Amino acid sequence: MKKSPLQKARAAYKPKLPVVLTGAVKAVEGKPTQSVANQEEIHQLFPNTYGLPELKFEKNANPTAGKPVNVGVILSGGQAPGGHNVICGLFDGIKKIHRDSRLFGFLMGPGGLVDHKYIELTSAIIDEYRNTGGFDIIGSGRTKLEEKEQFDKGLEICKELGITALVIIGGDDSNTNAAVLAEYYKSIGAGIQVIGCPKTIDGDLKNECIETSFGFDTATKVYSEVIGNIQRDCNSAKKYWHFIKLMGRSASHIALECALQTQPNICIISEEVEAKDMTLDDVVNSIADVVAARANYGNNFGTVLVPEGLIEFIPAIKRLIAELNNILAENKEATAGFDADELEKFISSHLSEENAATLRSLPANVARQLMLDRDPHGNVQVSLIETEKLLSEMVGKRLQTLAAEGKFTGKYSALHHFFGYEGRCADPSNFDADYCYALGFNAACLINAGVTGYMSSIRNLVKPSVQWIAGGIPITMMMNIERRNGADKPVIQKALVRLDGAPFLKFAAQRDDWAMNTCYIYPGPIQYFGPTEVCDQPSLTLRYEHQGK
Ligand code: FBP
Repeated sequence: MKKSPLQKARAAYKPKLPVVLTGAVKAVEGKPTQSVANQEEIHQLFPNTYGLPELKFEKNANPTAGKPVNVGVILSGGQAPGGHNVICGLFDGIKKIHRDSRLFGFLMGPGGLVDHKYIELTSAIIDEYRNTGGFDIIGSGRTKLEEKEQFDKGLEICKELGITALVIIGGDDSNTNAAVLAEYYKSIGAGIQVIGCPKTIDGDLKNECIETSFGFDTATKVYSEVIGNIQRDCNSAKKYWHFIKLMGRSASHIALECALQTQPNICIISEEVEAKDMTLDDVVNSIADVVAARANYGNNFGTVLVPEGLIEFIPAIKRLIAELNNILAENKEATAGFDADELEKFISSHLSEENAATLRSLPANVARQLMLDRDPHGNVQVSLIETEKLLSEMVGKRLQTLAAEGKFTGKYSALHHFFGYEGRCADPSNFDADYCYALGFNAACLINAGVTGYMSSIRNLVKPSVQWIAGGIPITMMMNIERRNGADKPVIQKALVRLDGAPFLKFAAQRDDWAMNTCYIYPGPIQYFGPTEVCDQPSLTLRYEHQGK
């Protein structure tokens, strides 16, 4: 593979491990755990893996010699910077247990386990991918692992390859699957451990014990660089309003982090829209008011950050989507052979009056996407909905009304951007390179400790990486029951933006100033070599959340 000079220099980077993982470790048990909600139901569904204790690794003065272990690894869901380093850390970790240990990578996501598609990851392959972005080492996919037949097919290939542990690198849905798989394999005495690793640029897989998911740091730095560049262009020409949609299927963590880094004129936070019970018109009017107010000072330009998941958080649309999901789930067989038009007609005739009215109020293409497009987990594919265009068009119409009333005398010209895929495969920042390597290495330690149904946990992340704390968190601890695809399911609870949390409060305290005055910050590109304050700072979200702790 031909490499750029930066790639070559980056390949030589040695991720810093928490000091505790640099020697032999022992797992120290904490207190037994409980799920975050629905304790009885979750306990019943996971009788073998519920209530396990948290684990923390400490130095082991009397280590015993390890045995070779064969491990399978799966990358699941959307790409996130640092995935390759998780695999590299895992590889180095199992080789440290015993040099004859072997790592098998299942291809193109969980489907590779079921379909027996894999490669052995040798040191020659691993060395090609150290500190690189992307998931191309083995590919990723969104196949949902939930059927007993899939688990049994997976078991077949594990037996064939002598695999006794699987590491699933994924977001909330994929780690939910990891918990279900761990429970099943334990219940039948399959002798296969399952360990999860917290991945997603969306930043919504986090809690007291998992401080952040990997990839969020790098992706938000990439988006912030480009938003900063746009803001400088915007402030130079002073003639466009830029509507910038940012990925993050559900929570607005990415938009909030980018706002903190770049200080745009407007940033919508979906969780606030929901809490204030705002309608789409309310959101539009709030943007139009800022456009009009800035125009009064001759500033016919600005930036608006729009979180990808906004549409699902507008209460009326949320109710509509919930009913659509139920109709689709309850009529799966009846609608199996339908084409898009037939399905649309069927759905419309089954909707309640209130939700049908909401559907009619939306532009036809958005309505169609809400009705028809679902990913394998039943999620609306919000990244396909052009919310940034929808909002800017509606703002334009609102400004015409304001102009007719003599309340807007400026000019309005809008441009649109969507940043998501641009950041998901960037070379990991030093933070993500270190964090991911540690997560993978730590997963090997959890395997060596003989546990299953745990997520690899690295904490104390605002401190230098050598001081990070390593351990494992039972996945069932993060679960609750939610309605998915028309049925109640045990799932990992998504972490949404907390309106009483430090990152949002910092933003809310400054946004009026940012709206009227032009306070743009231009963060510039990620730096890998140089002073620590330039190269090694974690996200502002993480820093604010842990300030004073
Ligand atoms: P994960 O939750 O699997 O990490 O994926 C997150 C994400 O990047 C979202 O931000 C986005 O909505 C979605 O993936 C896009 O999915 P796809 O890659 O299938 O287009």
